[in-house]
Amino acid sequence: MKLSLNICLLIAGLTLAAASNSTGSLLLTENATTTANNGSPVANPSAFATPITLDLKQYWDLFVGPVQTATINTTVEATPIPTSELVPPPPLYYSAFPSGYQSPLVSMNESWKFPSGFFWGVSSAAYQIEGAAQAEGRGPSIWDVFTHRATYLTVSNDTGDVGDNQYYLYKQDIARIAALGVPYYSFSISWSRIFPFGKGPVNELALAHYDDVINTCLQYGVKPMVTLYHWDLPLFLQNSYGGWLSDEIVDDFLSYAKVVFSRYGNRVSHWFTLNEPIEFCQEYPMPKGYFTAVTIPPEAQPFFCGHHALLAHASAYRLAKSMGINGTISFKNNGGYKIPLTNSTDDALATQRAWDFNEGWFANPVFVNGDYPQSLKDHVSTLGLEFTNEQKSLINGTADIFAHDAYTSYFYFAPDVGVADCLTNSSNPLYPGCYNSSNTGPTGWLIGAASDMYSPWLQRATDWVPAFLRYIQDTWPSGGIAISEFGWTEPYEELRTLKEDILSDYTRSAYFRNYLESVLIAISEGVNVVGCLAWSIMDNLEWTSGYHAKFGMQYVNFTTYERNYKASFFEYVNTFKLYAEDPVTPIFVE
Ligand code: GBH
Repeated sequence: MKLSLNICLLIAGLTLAAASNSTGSLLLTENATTTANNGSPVANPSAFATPITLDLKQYWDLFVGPVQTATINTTVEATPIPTSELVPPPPLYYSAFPSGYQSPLVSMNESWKFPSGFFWGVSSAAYQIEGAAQAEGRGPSIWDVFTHRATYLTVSNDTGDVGDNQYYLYKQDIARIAALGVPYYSFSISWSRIFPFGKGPVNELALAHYDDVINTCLQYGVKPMVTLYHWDLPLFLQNSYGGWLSDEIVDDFLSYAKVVFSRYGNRVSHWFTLNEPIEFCQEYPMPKGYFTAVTIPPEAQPFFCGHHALLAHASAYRLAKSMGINGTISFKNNGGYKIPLTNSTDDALATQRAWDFNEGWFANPVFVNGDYPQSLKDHVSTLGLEFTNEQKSLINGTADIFAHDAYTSYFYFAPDVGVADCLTNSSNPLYPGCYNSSNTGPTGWLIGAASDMYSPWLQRATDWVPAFLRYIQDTWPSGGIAISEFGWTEPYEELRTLKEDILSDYTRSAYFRNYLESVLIAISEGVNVVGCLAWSIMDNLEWTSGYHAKFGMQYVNFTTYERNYKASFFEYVNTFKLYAEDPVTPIFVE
């Protein structure tokens, strides 16, 4: 493989090692082809290269640098949750028409229900929550590089080095959700723990770790749901061939999936292959231009990434089925309802293009016909990205449910010059989508209440949820729709200093309450919604917003690592006590 000159020079400063360690050694570069023979001078200095072998620690040191460690660095046993922590916030006033189990402010609507079998729970992702960055043979991922080296990206240089330290505290974390009666926990596996270099030798310590996470869930009556890829690409795969930009990723993802499926098999009720390919492809590589080892122009990169993501997902789905895995398998799409800003034809056209270039990009191939929506197809075919008939049948039908991360909604409208003009001008900043969006409606009002300043993209637009769910059902027929993430940042939460203030997150409670009522309305109107997962089990690393944007239903004290339930967690659970046909069963282990 070829490496850029920069990297060769960097390596030259290192002590060379005859590395041979438990996770295997890697040949980082090969002799470049030189233009000279017979010992005559080489015309191109960048052709000089050194074959070099780096062990895992050296690889970390070269690309990431020093990594922080936590004071707690062995697995902690769970202790029973004191009943004093399980006292929900009192009603703010007593309803005049009490009926059934009462939650603050609202009486029960007897005609709504979450049908038996409806799954609900809380979610997280490995890099955002685990910490223990170098523990037990974990290899670096692209996110370790971003947070350590591209620090202009992240607020206050926050990293996932220690995070919530869930790598060691998972037993208590699972006990805490079980104590409230939460029946499902959705987390992701870190690919670079299982394969420190993304491929090659497998790290048994990591496999044993997730074994115990899964078994601990089951021991507490919590069903584990696993995402294989939540953005933390093993760095080596990025460095070797550009990660998702190369079709080499498909086989490497498949080998990783195979190890995970064989190891955890039917202990996992739901599998998600990829989290939000729209995000990790659209912003790809993030930060733009950081990884330069690829020659694909930046504006084309999202579509190469998406192409390979679809093939990787579909292959993993087929593999799981061939292995007899009986859990539900899907990928997590993401987005929100798209409302045309005006009733003009051009805004309608722009809105349709927005569906096509977002949800439809991945949903059409998987749920409709194995291929891109026509407007997107017109564009990607100019990049040489076309699925063969064989690939179309590989992709078509590879999700058991439609899993959607749906936080908010926006208005959509045509570019100033109109859709048609934009499409003929590739230097229009909105090209090739040629649609525009806003969280401000036609009368100048925001679509819903604002969340925290660290998530300006998020408003409480829950009234649009029933229409959105109906649209998904009608457009992309599936075995049912799951809201695989939804959640809220409480305004100014990070400025609060009193724990009581932090825990009294009533606008998050309102978000969950309103959202779930909208889901109940959709269900009562015949939309097949099969489950939902709140983001997030606790405050965590919100990517480039660091620890400032807080999505947790539990507060985390980042000095003591203590967790506390916020009011919204009780509200979330209450809604299922009120409306779920299946009982909510808190598990105490005293
Ligand atoms: C989810 O994405 C992620 O899966 C999860 O990891 C994350 O913690 C959670 O959302 C909360 O954000 O800053 O204006 O450029 C949800 C979709 C896509 C929403 C990127 C925020 C950034 C908008 N996200 N988007 S902006």
